[in-house]
Amino acid sequence: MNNKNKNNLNNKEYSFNASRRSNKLNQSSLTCLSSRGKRVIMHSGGGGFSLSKLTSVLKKKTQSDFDRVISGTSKTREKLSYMDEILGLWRLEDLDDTLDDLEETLLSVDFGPKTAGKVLDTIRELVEDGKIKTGEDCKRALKETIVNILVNDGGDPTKMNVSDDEKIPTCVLIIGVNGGGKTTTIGKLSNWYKNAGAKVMMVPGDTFRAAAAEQLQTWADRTGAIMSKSPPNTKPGAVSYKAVDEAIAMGDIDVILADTSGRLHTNLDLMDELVGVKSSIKKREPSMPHEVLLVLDGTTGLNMLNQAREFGQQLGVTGIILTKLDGTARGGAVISVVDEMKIPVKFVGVGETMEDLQVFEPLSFVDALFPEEEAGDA
Ligand SMILES: Nc1nc2c(ncn2[C@@H]2O[C@H](COP(=O)(O)OP(=O)(O)OP(=O)(O)O)[C@@H](O)[C@H]2O)c(=O)[nH]1
Ligand SMILES: [Mg+2]
Repeated sequence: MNNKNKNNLNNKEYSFNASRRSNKLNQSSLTCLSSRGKRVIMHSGGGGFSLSKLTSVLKKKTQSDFDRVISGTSKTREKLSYMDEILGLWRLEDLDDTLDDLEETLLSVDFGPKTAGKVLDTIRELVEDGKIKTGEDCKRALKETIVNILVNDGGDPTKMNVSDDEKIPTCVLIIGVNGGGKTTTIGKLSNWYKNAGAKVMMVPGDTFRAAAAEQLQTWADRTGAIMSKSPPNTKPGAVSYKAVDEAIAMGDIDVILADTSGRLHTNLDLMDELVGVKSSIKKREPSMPHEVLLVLDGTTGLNMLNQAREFGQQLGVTGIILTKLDGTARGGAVISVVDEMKIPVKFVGVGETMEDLQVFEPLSFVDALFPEEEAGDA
């Protein structure tokens, strides 16, 4: 992390991809001032993993935020609690069997085979180096290894890209399969950007579903965003092009949130159409989109890896939003997505209201999966 961009605020670490903007911290929230005098968004958390940091971050997390991730991940945690039994019987002589059992447990909570293998290889090395001597050591190392994947392999999960040019709004394109939570997430993001002082325009780029524009309009009304004007029967690429044109012409729009219709990652025509939407945005303003955020439904398990591969390869995804973590989430799969795709998780969705969006915190997420208190029982 660049020291220049490191700021200590309320004892918490904040980082921001300052690029060419001059930034000034706003003391009360995760924002900073851009050269336009508008506050723009930054993220909290990140940095290397240590248990002391984990403890301090968790203390600061509000209990209700954490409770929702806790309840949503209960199924995964239940399965992972089997690890405590395995580790409770820790004997160096049984290392191979123990590692096999641990690997199976990771696979049962939707880790992909590659990532599960990689995690266990790290554990074996640590045992061989004498750094793991007990079951408790092993659990701690497992958590550290997984957090390191989320923090390091995902690049910096702690920042949102913004436009470098004060005349050009930041454009965020939201993509994903049907029903994953794209439109709802746009509502939540709109609220999040608004709370940071930004003026938001939404783009009704889902021209497929009849009620899509009305659904987006409801979110715009709730969050004080404006909708771009789009003539009826316009194709999604043209809707997006016109919206960018409109936003730039208005001169006071800070953030454009572009909705798209849901599509299966296996539908080549629809994936082509989405590539076309991105190209149309780029055609109007080459620096856009600044973020291409893939919405992954936290209840879908390992299938999200296939989705991330296809959307990632074709669209150049810059971040993941993991939704429905309050449901019966199978969020373990996202660790494999980050491991393989090297894309950071930026937010998690924990409900259906505009406040139910949290900046992703790898430490809290992993701790929700492997509760700390059980380490002592291991
Ligand atoms: N529990 C919960 N429900 C969510 C969350 N995010 C979205 N939903 C719900 O998931 C359903 C689908 O959400 P949408 O936002 O319409 O999903 P979409 O991806 O835009 O759907 P399409 O446009 O049809 O592809 C709605 O009922 C949302 O309320 C979340 O974080 N938690
Ligand atoms: Mg939608």
